[in-house]
Amino acid sequence: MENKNFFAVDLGATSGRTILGTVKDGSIELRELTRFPNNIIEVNGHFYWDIFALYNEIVNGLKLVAKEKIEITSIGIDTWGVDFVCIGKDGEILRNPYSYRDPHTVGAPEEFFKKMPREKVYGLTGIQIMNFNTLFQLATIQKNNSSVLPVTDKILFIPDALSYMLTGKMVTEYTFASTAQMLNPETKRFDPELLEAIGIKKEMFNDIVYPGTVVGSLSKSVKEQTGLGDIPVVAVAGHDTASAVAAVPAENKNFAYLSSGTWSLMGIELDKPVVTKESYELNFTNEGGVEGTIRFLKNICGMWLLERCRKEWEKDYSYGELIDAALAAPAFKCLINPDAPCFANPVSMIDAIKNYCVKTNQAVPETFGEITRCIFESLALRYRQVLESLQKMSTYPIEKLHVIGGGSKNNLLNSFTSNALGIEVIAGPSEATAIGNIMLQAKAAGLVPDIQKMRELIRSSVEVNVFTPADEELWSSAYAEFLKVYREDI
Ligand code: LFR
Repeated sequence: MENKNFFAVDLGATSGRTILGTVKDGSIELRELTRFPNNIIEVNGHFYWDIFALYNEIVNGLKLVAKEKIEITSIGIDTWGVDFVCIGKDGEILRNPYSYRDPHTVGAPEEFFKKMPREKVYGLTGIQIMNFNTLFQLATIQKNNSSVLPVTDKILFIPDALSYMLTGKMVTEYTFASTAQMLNPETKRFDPELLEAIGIKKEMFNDIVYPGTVVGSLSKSVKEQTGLGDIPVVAVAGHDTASAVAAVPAENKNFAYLSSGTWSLMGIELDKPVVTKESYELNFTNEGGVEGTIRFLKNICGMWLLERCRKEWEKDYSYGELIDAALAAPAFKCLINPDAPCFANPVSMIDAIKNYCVKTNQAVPETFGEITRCIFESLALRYRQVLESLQKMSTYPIEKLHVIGGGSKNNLLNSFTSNALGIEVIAGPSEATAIGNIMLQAKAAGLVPDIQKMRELIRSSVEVNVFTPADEELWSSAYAEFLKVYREDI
């Protein structure tokens, strides 16, 4: 196999990175080139991303590559889901995009269901109802008489917008588009009835392309800024979770995955969408994966809870310090439903957690160790609840859980998860998203033929940690407690 370098851009909701991936001798090596914060900027009650700053960070990463005279084969971008940029007739970016954490869509689904029933929206898309889905964002800005929409010529999802800023070429990448709640999961096309219901013309989106498609080459401007030549930008699995799932180092299909970062995405990989009464009632999603796979999963609020607390604590505790303090704190002092709406974007996460405990008549966590333990234990128990639903709907036995992404480095949470679930947890790679991004570029460059071979190559390149369940009775009684205090309305 030839040796090739690939440049991956991986943007999460709190930070972003540019990474150099080298595929050589049947294995993959990564090197982080740059890391930068991705801040949500609040202006007059709206929450925005700074798309120009993100673009600039990509350019900075590319400048480093040029400075070090590294030859890269291509560039691929993946980001968090659902958000988008509006482009005017002249190709201008019309304003910085709203963040999915903007509260303007609170209550938006219910408003939309007056036009089209909830069951129908789910039936048409197979996507879990979440107020921030692109469908509801567009419905909301339309209802609020946005000054931007009437002059919008094209809508570009975040990775597509960044590819456009680098190349001047526009596409709509499939895995990301599937998170919008606007695609039919069978035909993989925008649903005309939904588009009509929100007053959006289908021409506002570009033709759907699948991961591995070349978007275009670096523009003259980017070439001048960086000193690089005609490097192609490849549409990878633009949705970060799709890239991560592509990199699960699984040997066979009897597994569930948990992509653990700001969000915890727990699910299984299927060949066909499952859109049933049960999946509707349990609000599971059918997002598009690579090579025609379906990511049948559920969003669980993940490290967001802890990340937000960390910003409030007087000291910037490291993960090591947090884990040690959690271990020293009493077990099962109090439990929360991580997905309760009060945790979506509170002014203070610490107060939100304490209030949840007050409202559910539990002891209130006081120290940072107690709060951290409460978050980890509650997440593990929520994972059990979601896994039970998956087990009911899965067409195959789920024998193990692959935890991937940054959160897979948290050994305390991994062992809690294995204990709560009663199955083996295989943790790693923590860099799954970047690896998935790079492997899709490697596939486009002809280095690997398909997802099986990709996963084989990943398995032989990364170290994983295995956790086996213990204290099962203790965790079962904690689960019974969790179900008692579990509330969806706080
Ligand atoms: C994870 C993720 C989830 C998506 C959420 C919001 O980073 O992409 O898959 O539901 O962010 O976009």
